[in-house]
Amino acid sequence: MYTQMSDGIDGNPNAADEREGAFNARLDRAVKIESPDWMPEAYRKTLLRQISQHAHSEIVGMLPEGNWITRAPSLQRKAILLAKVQDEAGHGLYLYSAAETLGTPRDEMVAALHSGKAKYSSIFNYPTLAWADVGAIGWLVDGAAIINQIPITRCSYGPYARAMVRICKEESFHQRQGFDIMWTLAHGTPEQHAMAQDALDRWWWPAVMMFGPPDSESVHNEQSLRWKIKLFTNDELRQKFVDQVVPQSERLGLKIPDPDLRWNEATQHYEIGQVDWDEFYRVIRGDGPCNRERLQARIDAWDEGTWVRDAAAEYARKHAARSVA
Ligand code: BYC
Repeated sequence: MYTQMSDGIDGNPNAADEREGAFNARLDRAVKIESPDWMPEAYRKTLLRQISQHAHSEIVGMLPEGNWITRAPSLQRKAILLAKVQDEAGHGLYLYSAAETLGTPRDEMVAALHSGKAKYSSIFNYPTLAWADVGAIGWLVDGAAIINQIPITRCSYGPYARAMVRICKEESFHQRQGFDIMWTLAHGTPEQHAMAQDALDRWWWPAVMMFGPPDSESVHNEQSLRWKIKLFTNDELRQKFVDQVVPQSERLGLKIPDPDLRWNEATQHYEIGQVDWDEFYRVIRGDGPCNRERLQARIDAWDEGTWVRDAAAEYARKHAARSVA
């Protein structure tokens, strides 16, 4: 409807202001912006950056856990892990589709990932050294993802918000399966308990960093909040995560690896110690423990899949030609 309105004001010297005003009024009324609607170019670019990075994270995120599919400790654990990793592939596909509605083809987004221009979540540049890491990822990483992503179901861009609804439901299953693995190990033999604690020790700080830099250093917080692409700041979401996970770790009988962690009675929140932000920036600049390995795995998968894409395109071409005939 708004597209028609903007068409009707062509030639009006105030058209740009009117379009911007109408766009902002829609945001204020919480009316979703859809792909044919007029939007500021910077809004489109910010969305494309965030959604494509989110899609890349889902796809790269299959690698650390995929590493354990052949070594899961039982048939049931293997079936659950397979389903979870396949869900992540699905999330990537919904998100690439949502990003494509902004006018950029998927191939371009993938090329940006492979060239190192586009980012993906820092968390997936850490190795999965033991089976307990699969539990820690589900519990902490999917747990963090839910906290970050539930607000996105209410973001201003319709295709992104809708994609996120199903993703959040699936993430909730992922989080529960991770917690279940941690619960089993934490209540198992002393060796299993130690394995769960070791996984928590290694994944805790990277999970805390997943929410992005502190608000004081966030480049996009302010504008993305104004555009309702983000509904909470990085630090607000990080705080929700800490408040949720600390009591869960107590239930598991595991210790958060932070000597400065404390409950603040006045604020009714947990306070954490100093985050190593140098490590975070090193990882997002490409110098984490597994950055090169992860990117190479994606490039190899893309190259090895060329024949599948060619075959699918050829089938589509033949099918279309037959339909026309
Ligand atoms: N990792 O201004 P800021 C999953 C970058 S997958 C890497 O605060 P923004 C799962 C940021 O891009 C879930 N880079 O940025 C899958 C920016 O750099 P550029 C992934 C990060 O965008 C498989 C710069 O730092 N979730 O759950 O306003 C298995 C300044 O930051 C990170 C999403 O993608 C990071 N952690 O806020 C299991 C959620 N943090 O782009 C699980 C959607 C920041 O200017 N994304 N940077 O070069 C978001 O909510 C936001 O993009 C962020 C960052 C909160 C992550």
